[in-house]
Amino acid sequence: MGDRFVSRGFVGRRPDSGGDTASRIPPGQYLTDDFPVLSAGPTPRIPLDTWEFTIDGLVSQPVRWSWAEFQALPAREWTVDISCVTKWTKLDTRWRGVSIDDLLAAADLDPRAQFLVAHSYGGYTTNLPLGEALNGQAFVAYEYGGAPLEPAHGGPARLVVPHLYLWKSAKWVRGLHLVERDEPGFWESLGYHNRGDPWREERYSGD
Ligand SMILES: Nc1nc2c(c(=O)[nH]1)N[C@H]1C(S)=C(S)[C@@H](COP(=O)(O)O)O[C@H]1N2
Ligand SMILES: [Mo]
Repeated sequence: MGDRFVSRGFVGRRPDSGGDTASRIPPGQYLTDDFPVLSAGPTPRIPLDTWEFTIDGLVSQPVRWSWAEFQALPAREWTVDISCVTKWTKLDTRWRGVSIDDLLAAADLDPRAQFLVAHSYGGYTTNLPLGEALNGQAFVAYEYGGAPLEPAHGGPARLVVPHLYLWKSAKWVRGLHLVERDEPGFWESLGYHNRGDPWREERYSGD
């Protein structure tokens, strides 16, 4: 059943992509062209003149950027596939933003720092080992599809961690807190998997 859905989506909707579309869809997921909105609470509205992004915790000095300063950081584009634990996968999403590597390079990290907790306007949190966030694997995006990121999808800026289920991609992100020991974030402490690799179907704790 799942395979037929995938083939139909591939043949019907993505005639220009290569023959490998089905192989890009993690197990248990279906392909969608929509971009559903999933938020645990209301969408916070953050005026750009008060927006800020901070790196704190195990750093010698906290680093803080205003919106204008953040826009001046080295930016690049990513075209990535994203998967939500509610089972949709969207291919070739295009984002612009700053890599976590470039953000952390601005901070003097304590060598004990091993994990980060991303925290958001509105209170959402999610955790990642540094090893899952570096080498271009994760970024803070402020454009989606060539336009400013919409508030519903996390604008002004959101974390994007495309290789993990989308709950790791904190919307309205306002900073990264560096820690020595892993700390579960919002969904991780409510029973979602601590890591969340879609290719291993790490959906819920115990998977
Ligand atoms: N701040 C914040 N970030 C969040 C969430 C949230 O509720 N609040 N939901 C997460 C979950 S569970 C998912 S699936 C994705 C959904 O992103 P989207 O609404 O852009 O599709 O955002 C993630 N980031
Ligand atoms: Mo989700």
